[in-house]
Amino acid sequence: MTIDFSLYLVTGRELLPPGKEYLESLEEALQGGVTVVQIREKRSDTLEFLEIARESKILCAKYKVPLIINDRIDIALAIQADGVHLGQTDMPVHVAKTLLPAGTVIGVSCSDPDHVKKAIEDEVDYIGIGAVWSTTTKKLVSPVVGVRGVGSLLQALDGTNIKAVAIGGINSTNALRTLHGSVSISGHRLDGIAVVSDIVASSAPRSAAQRLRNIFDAWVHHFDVQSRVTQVYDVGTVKDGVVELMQVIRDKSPLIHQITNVVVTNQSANATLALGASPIMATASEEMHDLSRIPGGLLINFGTITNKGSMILAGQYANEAQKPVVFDPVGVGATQFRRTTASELLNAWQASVIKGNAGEMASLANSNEVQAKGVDSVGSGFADPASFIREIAKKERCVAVMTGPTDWVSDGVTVVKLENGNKMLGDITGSGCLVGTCVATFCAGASLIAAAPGTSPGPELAKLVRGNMLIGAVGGVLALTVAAEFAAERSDVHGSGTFLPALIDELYNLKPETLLSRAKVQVL
Ligand code: 3NM
Ligand code: MG
Repeated sequence: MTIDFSLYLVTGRELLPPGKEYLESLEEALQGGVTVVQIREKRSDTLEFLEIARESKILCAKYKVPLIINDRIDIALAIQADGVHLGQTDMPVHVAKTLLPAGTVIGVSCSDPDHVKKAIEDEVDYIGIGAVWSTTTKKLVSPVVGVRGVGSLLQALDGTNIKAVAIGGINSTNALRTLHGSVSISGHRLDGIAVVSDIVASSAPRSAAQRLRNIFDAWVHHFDVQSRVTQVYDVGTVKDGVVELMQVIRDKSPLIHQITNVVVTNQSANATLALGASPIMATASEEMHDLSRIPGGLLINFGTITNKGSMILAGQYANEAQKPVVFDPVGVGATQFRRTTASELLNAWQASVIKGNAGEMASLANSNEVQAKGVDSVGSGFADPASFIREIAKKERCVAVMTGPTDWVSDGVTVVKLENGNKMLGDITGSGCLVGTCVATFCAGASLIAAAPGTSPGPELAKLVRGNMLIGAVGGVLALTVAAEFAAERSDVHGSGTFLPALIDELYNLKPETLLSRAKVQVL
């Protein structure tokens, strides 16, 4: 049989809220749009499991929803379940197949590439990838896979008919992030999301299920239909877009919330003001939620990592509010701590733009082609930067920006090559951080002119960010690099000390015409 895996409920009677009966909860969940149910009874005797399975089967049949039994082949046989779900230490698939009637759906839990390889050899029907987030519902025996880890496991299923769901800690707050971030480079997406506590522990399981189902359906529609219509750019549309954003920023003065490092906080705030936007350099976790409600953008620069908790919260709230999240992983290759933190942050939220120099981007991509020293990259960069930047954008599911003598921007399809700037940018501290600030500011502008949520139907709600982040990223890079050219040419600039204030001046005075007169843009 074919199963719709969109919303896969795994039961957990021990999580029922006080006063909620199991069957009542299950029926409400079915009414809310659960598409498949797995009965998971870890603590009951055989007789009790059998009774629960029988009663559940009657209910599921009423809603024409297939029923899967966790672990116990005998129970599945006894009630003629539609399928079984097997963990890595349960009955081996090839043995289960000899016992079960042909056509019984078989699913396996997978948390690493070897599990997936074995599941493919065993010709299972589906896999449950987990835990994607940490969870207290099940005692985990392997490390959390993380949203970014799901994609490579999914990619191994390319060319097979095996379906896949993610499980572990999924709820209505992180479901969209989970779905978006788990798509593989090859474009393989999840077939569904599996949850226990978000539905079972709810006193309103019908609405809990409905929320998840709506998110899944809207996202799939967006992914399968909308995102296939790829936008085609040329130099004219890119430049026009940037000019429009310059004006929007000055007219609407979006709030640019920046959690950044102590070295550059002041100059970043001044650059934001110079562009016409409004900076706030807030770092206390208690204020992250309030700030996410104000239109604008978020910059997370981890040049000094002292506010990791706030960085996680701010990004998650920004995703919920569909606001741009620009991530500047300063010096990520320099220490193990930075690498671990970058991975933790990128799993916690979906970056809209990741911006780094060649060394930083190489480190994020686990490439040894470019080495990093401290926060600077050394050497000449990638042999094929255009392909590299396109791949990392695809892998991270966002726009990627790689700065250097030539700057590269990609959304995973289009690559924009930018060749403005001046070598004096290398003589002051934090010029890369200023690019991050300018990108966050332009992306905030882009989100302000995008359709507001609620004004357009479903698919708009299936996005983690509103607005054209490619144009935002290009705009931010161009503003800073063109301003740097004008600053370096000034007769009152005598060295790096006078260059920095001149750079802020030139950002302040930058006009669409002057930007266009200098902008060296190529669309590849
Ligand atoms: N299997 P919740 S995690 C049943 O990683 C189960 O294979 C997992 O519960 C795996 O949605 C999990 O409440 C529990 O986090 C999921
Ligand atoms: Mg098991």
